[in-house]
Amino acid sequence: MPHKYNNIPPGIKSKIGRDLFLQENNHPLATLKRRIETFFAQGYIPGSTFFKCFDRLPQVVSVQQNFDDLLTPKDHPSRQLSDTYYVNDKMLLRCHMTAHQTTLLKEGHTAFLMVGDVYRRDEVDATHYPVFHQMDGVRVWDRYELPPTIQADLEKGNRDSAVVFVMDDLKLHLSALVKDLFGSDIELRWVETTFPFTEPSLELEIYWEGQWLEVLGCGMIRDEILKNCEKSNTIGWAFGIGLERIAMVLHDIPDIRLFWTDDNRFMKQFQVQSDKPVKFVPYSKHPACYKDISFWLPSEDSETTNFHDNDFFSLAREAAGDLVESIQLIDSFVHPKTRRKSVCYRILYRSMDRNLTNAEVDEIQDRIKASVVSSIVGSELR
Ligand code: FA5
Ligand code: MG
Repeated sequence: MPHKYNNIPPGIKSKIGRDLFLQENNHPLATLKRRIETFFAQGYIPGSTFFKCFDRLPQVVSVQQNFDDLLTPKDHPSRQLSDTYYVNDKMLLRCHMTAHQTTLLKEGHTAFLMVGDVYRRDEVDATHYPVFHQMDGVRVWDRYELPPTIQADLEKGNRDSAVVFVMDDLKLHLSALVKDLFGSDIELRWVETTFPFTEPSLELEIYWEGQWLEVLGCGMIRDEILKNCEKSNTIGWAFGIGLERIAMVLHDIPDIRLFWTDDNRFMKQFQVQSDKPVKFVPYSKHPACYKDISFWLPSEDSETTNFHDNDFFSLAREAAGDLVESIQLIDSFVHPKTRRKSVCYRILYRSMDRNLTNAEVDEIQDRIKASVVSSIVGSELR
């Protein structure tokens, strides 16, 4: 019997262990992982330390590791079943690589990278996929390793100079990394943001083809986290980079599904040796076709009213696999008399590799309809 918290469908389970980032066939995610690892291993920053890379950490972690240890508030939306894949009420598929941070800090590591696949229930479009990859990094210092003036300030209870020291070191590493990846001409900017686990927190954006694109989040690790790891005398930084986002920009990869394709016309383009990143040339774009589906949600007083768009996205992905390119909510309204809500989604179908026949798409659409009826208890097709 599946646990009532278990919301991991077979299509997601089947991605565990694919390890795209560990492939030895020049997969762009594996190449990018290696480049970042090399950057942090070779001391590109004068005087910088060696970062140990962890790339075989288990995908299933505890709620404690993924959220509680990182001070994520109990009512944070990312904790909900609509956003995260749960194994049961205590274990889940990590939704970020930061989930391993406190475990590795407790083991005594002081400079390390963590890379792997992360899982999120999310939108369906060319830049979102329920499985993607992140590289996190952490650097901490014992107080006695810091310059004497900063040690003295900390003695006096003044953290300001320590914050400047940590944030400068963080920005130095990350801007050098981004320049190493994209070339020294790349324009970048720092944007203030918030994360539960860092303070201050920043996002790094790069200017790419006319717009600012967020590539990573980072900040100074909150004292409380370090204290809980028995490291009260320690300060440090952490960051998390989305690998797909960077690889798509570096190689002009137009759709995130391509990272998962078996079509050799994708992989063979990455087999050349070159100093510059390969520019992917899309093999003919196959025609798209869209179909709408609308249904009534369960009535207000039923148990399953807390329906979330992600519930539909997830079941459509399961039924259609990678043949669905994007899904949009195009209409929703509440019936004035019955107070029941109706939703209409537009599903765009397109294969990365071939033409789809109308009959094939109709069959998938029927499967999605059947899945709505069977899994959203109390719903009704219109
Ligand atoms: C995090 O996941 C934080 N754990 C990052 C972090 C680590 C902050 C340590 C501070 C300290 P966020 O959800 O913004 O943050 O994701 C980080 C990066 O992953 C983003 O900048 C983006 O590059 C990438 N990313 C996020 N969501 C997606 C998605 N759905 N598809 C592809 N890439 C994504
Ligand atoms: Mg973000």
